[in-house]
Amino acid sequence: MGDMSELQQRELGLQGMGTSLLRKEDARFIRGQGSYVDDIKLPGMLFGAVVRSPYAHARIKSIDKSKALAAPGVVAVLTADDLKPVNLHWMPTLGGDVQAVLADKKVCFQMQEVAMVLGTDRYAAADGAALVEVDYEELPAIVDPKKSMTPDAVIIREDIADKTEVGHGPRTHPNHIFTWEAGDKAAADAAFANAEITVREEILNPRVHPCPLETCGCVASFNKATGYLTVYMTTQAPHLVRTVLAMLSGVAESKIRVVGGDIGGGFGNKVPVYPGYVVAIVASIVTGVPVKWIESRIDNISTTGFARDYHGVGELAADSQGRIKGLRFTALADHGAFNSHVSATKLPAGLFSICTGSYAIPNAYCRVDAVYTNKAPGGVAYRCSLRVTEAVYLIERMMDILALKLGVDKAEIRRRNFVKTEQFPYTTSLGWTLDSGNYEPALDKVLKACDYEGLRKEQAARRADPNSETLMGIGLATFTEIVGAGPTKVCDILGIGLFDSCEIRVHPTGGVIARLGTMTQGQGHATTYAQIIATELGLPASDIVVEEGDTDKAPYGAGTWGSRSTPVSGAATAMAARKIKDKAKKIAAHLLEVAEGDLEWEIDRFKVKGNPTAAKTMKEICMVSHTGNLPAGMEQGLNAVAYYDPPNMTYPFGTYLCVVDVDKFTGVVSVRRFYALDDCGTRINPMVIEGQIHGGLTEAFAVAMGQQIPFDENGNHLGNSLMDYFLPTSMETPHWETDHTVTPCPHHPIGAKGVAESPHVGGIPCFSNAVIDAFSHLGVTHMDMPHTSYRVWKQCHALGIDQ
Ligand code: MCN
Ligand code: CUM
Repeated sequence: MGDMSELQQRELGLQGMGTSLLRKEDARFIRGQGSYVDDIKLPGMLFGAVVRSPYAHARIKSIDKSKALAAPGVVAVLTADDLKPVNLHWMPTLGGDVQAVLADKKVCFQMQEVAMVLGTDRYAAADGAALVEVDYEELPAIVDPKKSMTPDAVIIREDIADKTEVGHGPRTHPNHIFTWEAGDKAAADAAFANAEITVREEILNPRVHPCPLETCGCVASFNKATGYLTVYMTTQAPHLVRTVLAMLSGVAESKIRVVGGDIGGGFGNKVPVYPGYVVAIVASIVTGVPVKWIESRIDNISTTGFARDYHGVGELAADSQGRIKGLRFTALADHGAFNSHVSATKLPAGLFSICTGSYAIPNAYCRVDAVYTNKAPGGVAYRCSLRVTEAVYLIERMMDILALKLGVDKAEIRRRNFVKTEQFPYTTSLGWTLDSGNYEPALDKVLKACDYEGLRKEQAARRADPNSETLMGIGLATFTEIVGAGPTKVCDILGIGLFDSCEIRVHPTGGVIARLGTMTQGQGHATTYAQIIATELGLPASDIVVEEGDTDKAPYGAGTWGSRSTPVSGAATAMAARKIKDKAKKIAAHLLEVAEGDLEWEIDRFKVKGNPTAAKTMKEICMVSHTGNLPAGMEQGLNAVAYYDPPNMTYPFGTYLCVVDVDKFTGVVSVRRFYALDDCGTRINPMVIEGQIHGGLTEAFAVAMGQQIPFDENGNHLGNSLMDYFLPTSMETPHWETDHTVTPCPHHPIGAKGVAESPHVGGIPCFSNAVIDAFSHLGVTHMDMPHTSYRVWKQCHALGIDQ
């Protein structure tokens, strides 16, 4: 026993994987000592203020800078004409399109960047921006994507009007971007033709915005003497941005340094390269002094990185027992005026083809048609895993609709169609190989924990009670995620494969520094990567420093988005640590004068098998590795770099259950219970996971219950400030109950899958399913999000139950 506790103590002392180690970064954050981009103040720095278009679609007839230039503190005014000599008035997007850096002859969305005024302080710049006079000739705007490709539709992108493709295959209309499909259409059609039952529903994922607390911004600093460009910026992908900047500016990539610093939330909003960054960089190159650009809240919600705007049609074909035989999902994707949504080159609709969900569906076909409209560009952001939210929303809504039509319970219909545990690895009819899963036990655990039977009985009683003032709804989602982009054979951006990397240096006394190509925005990477290394190397997490986001320091990586840090960089971290451990083992064998095969690893040391006293701790080996007492020919040091190209994505899954009560008279929806069971394989830090689930569920609640960016028919924003846009506070946010199962990822070095986006992806359909379930006995099959009180009341009113 004494021995056991000694081992346990050593293990606990490491605070490695599986421990709820408090976040190392919080000591700084809770003291207000974070360093965000707006905290950076460089000598002589100028401030950029952007002049934005009041119109959604208009020609620019002229721009008069004279009044602005005469204003106190204004140093310069840049327009597209000023960027032309350096050929930077247009830039390539991560979606294969080009985007105007500053509007060139016309504007294509409201709040588009038209000019940047440089001032000696922020006020001077803003006052100057108000004095720039732009003469516009308004054009008709297209706001509804369904009207985008009509024969008489006005052409939005005249710059590419005669291009037959923009990155992703043939175009059929000047406002068409691409059509992308997956699966076997003929087989799916045949399944529908022969089906005993079919269901169809139009399902919208409205335009929303991730709205991180910190808006986007940068400080660009070009040193004319050395030719070095340093950009401090809000980015989730520093290395990719560095490559884009090199391609754009002609500055050698070795002379560009991108620094992420602390990031106040990203949620996908900080992946793309925005015009504001580029103009600030050009301005610094031209003036030779640092230039800062920081978005206002309204700028952020109106112009950078919105999400979704997927107008879906879901169809399922099944037999009379509810076994699904066919799936056809299509979506009309509104990408706004420029296709700047982030996607892998071969996957313009992201990972939408995960839409078969957790179910074994023999025949499936999906298609996405993307079009231009006069709205801000972007389209893939917001805790989404790249269109997985849209896919999962469709399939989880359609499962409910099918259950309703057949009169089969919604839990039962899911169970009947699950990919069975023994079927993994399972290749779906849309081509993904789900590496592992264990769906039924997860469902059972949740149904039991929430007393599903009891809830159903209570609901039946409520429905039978003519005096009940409330409706009761039960939502379920049994989702499968796909995260970890990704295998370089499937995924690249601008030709760069989506591998990731980690460099580890071990110091003589056992301290460690690890550098990665990912970029934390609040996910706790400084803590969790340290825990992986602690377990792998037997050195305490407290002495392991993790550094991200500085391209001069970290090896190349594709950044943090699509919950890829754990699946890709977490694996690179383990692999780099294992290279070090392999070398340490050789040193241990040399010191103990035994063969490597005679050694075994125990928590923090190599022991000689069968001789309990002969051992070398990792700490001892760290010191020795810096001496001359090494095996013949071995170099000093314990350093390693690993580049990791995952063999497959990872497929976390979960079962969520939500209970709501709907007030028939006011439409107010109260969330009585939300129970979330997640399976992300091996759990590195249970507390961090819990935090991620809470955050993702809160954002799911926001999207399902209140968020939307509406426009009028002229393309005017109708809600781009926090007065209108719903950002739930602790007052509105429901109480979350969490649970888990563990199904390790078979191809990941530590068995971990990503988790950060699961609660968002699974949470949104669960909320919708609960709200709509409250009305299901009244013949309602679907209601579009967001389920605001007014919209829910309108449904009650239409049914005449609000009296
Ligand atoms: N983790 C773990 N065990 C696992 C899986 C994950 O302990 N099996 C931990 C990781 O070590 C990491 C965290 O959970 O500390 C999230 O890991 P992962 O799922 O790999 O996701 P990423 O780190 O790649 O984060 C990206 C993801 C995305 S794409 C969005 S959007 C989002 C999200 O993270 N944005 C966030 N969560 C966010 N959380 C905060 N606070 N701020 C954001 O901007
Ligand atoms: Cu899709 S939002 Mo996250 O992948 O940065």
